[in-house]
Amino acid sequence: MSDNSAQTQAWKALSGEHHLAPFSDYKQLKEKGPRIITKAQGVHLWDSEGQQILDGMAGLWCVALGYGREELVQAAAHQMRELPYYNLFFQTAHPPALELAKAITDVAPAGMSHVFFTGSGSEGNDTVLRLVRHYWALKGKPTKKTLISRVNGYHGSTVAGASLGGMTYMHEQGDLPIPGVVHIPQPYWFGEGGDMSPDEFGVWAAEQLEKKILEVGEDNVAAFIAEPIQGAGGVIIPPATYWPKIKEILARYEILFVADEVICGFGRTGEWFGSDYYGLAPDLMTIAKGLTSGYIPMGGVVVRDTLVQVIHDGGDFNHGFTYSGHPVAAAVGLENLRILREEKIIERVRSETAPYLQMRLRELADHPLVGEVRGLGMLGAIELVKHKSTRERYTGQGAGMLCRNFCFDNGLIMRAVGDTMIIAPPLVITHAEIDELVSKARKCLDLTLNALNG
Ligand code: PXG
Repeated sequence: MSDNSAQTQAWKALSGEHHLAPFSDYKQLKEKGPRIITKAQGVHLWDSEGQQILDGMAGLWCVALGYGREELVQAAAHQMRELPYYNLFFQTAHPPALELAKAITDVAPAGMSHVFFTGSGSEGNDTVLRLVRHYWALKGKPTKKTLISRVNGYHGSTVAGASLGGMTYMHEQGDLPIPGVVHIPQPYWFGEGGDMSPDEFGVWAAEQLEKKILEVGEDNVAAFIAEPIQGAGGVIIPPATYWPKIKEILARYEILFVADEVICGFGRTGEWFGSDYYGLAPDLMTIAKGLTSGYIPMGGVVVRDTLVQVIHDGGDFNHGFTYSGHPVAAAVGLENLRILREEKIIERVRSETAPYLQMRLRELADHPLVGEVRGLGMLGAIELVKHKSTRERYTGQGAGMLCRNFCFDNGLIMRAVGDTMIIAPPLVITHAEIDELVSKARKCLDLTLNALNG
């Protein structure tokens, strides 16, 4: 056995003996052990056996600038020497958090000039839940407590995050959702549109919001929360009619709109925020991931000025985390935003690389296993089906998981959500790397089809 293999086996053993992994099938993990990722550069990862892998998921949707950006390392090192930790509680603050709050609001939609920092997207959505209920209480409307969210939306893994999310397999563990969170259907035409056209289905799905507001009672509804494009749910891009209809409904009722921008934020759609892409005017935005390119954990909530006025007058807000606005994370966030701006990375996504990625991805639509290819910006989804015309799936064979495993073995990370293959590469991916991604994806679709039919 080579040194590499011996070391890999030792790490795999540590996994079984000492580590409880997030979102993993423990039985399977114990049998096979995890793939050990040891280093990364640009859009590529290397595992402990020396295999080079194109990271089509930017980590978990977060490594916007790609791996190995020395400026982010330097920003962290400098801040660690200067002030490695202090908090923002009890009338103190520090420069990186204050400057980052300003830098975020400089690129946020108009009229949103304040940020509450958290350590993650989940903590961001816990903050949202408490903030919107606090807001309505201050406005003299304490009954407005219910949050409306969507089936198969993803809003994190804390108690509030998982409750707001619409993942039933998460709700089943831990008696969720908590009271005061209700769900409406998602705008997933390919999976659930039936005989409706995408446009008809988009209107229908949006109308479910109004139906739910009337059912719960406007006086009891605090907010509607949604991802502009559902990420973890399977890169679900709503039909063109969906957001306009939702906006129409929101305008009729006195409820807040929360855009969960944890995935869409900081350039993934080719705009700063998914809300910019769809012309949404959210009252609150949850942010994380791309804020620091994932180099260090950080999240937050950007809040509309009209809400801030009420909250400012309301005295104490009894909420916060030890690591809210952590100075090292904030310094990395500032440097990350500087690079996104100065290198015009989002402009390049919009005008060059996203159109190229989308064009190349759609070439896969001719593959016999592919029922639909959709995408927007640096997001893509490939639906695996048995019959193209009827959108019928393979049953029982785990086509998505098969394909995902072929990808891994052939040097590509492409995630499977059921039988939907998804990608979200780093925003800095080049044309040549997009070619590599698409040709590896095609090869793995071939391998999957052979395995399914063989
Ligand atoms: N909102 C959205 C829209 C997210 O995608 C969160 C909130 C929670 O963020 P934190 O930082 O608490 O994880 C997320 C996170 C997946 C996957 O399998 C997606 C996420 C996290 C882990 C796995 O696609 N998204």
